[in-house]
Amino acid sequence: MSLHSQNIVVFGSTGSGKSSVINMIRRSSEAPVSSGASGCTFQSTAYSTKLQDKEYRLWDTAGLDEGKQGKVFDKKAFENLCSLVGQLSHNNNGVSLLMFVMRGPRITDAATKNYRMFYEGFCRKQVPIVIVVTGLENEDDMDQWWITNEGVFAERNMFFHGAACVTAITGKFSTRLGRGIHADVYAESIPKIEKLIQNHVLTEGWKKSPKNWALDIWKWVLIAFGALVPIVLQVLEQDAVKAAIGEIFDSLDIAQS
Ligand SMILES: Nc1nc2c(ncn2[C@@H]2O[C@H](COP(=O)(O)OP(=O)(O)OP(=O)(O)O)[C@@H](O)[C@H]2O)c(=O)[nH]1
Ligand SMILES: [Mg+2]
Repeated sequence: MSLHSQNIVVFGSTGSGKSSVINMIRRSSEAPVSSGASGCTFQSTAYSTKLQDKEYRLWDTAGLDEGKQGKVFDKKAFENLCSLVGQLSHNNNGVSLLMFVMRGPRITDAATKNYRMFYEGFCRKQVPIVIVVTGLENEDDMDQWWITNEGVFAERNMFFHGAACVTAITGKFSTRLGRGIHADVYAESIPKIEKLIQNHVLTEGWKKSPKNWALDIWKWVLIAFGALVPIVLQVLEQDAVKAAIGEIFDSLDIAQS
């Protein structure tokens, strides 16, 4: 993988279609796609791709949802994401684009929290952010979905530099058609996502710099996952968690900031 690749961080709630979108950009099935209710991607994994001679690394990340019990913030996934931003800032080209993947047609609270954590918390609005809405195979006109719904995102203070309305599955194979039932809208969707990347990616990636970045991030956990404040504060008081925060600092190599 080239050190000159631009880094695109693909994020969104569990099961929104992140790995499927990465596979469609790469015309591959390498990124594991989940079929059950539980999340499939936990560690951040890089997949390289080339668009018009430019090399990109697509980072498949874990969704920052509330835990399986519904109330426990997924600390491990959060730590992995902190490490990723640290790693991209110190040994890499920084972050060039945030790609937010959301499953249409309903906007969930988990989607809003993920947006807030990544765009405002991790990257301080310094990295362009685009949205890919999956699951629109039953719409008469996929692009109309964004025209109708952009305002609903704005009401939630969610703004994007660009949007693509897509179908990220080819669907059940039809013997009559000789292809998957959604293969046509799937094929239409690929260039929309490629265009989003080409139009919005930063040549010079953003790198985290403030010394207190990791501590600041905890503030964003509290803001984004506000309902969990008492639980998070209680957890923060525990010695084991203090030690874990120390580990995050170490893994981020704060001394170099
Ligand atoms: N109907 C429909 N299903 C989709 C679409 N995109 C993805 N899926 C399905 O949604 C499920 C989850 O897709 P993934 O690509 O694994 O989602 P993910 O965001 O990577 O999930 P995690 O890694 O578990 O967070 C799979 O069963 C996909 O086949 C879409 O556009 N339409
Ligand atoms: Mg995945």
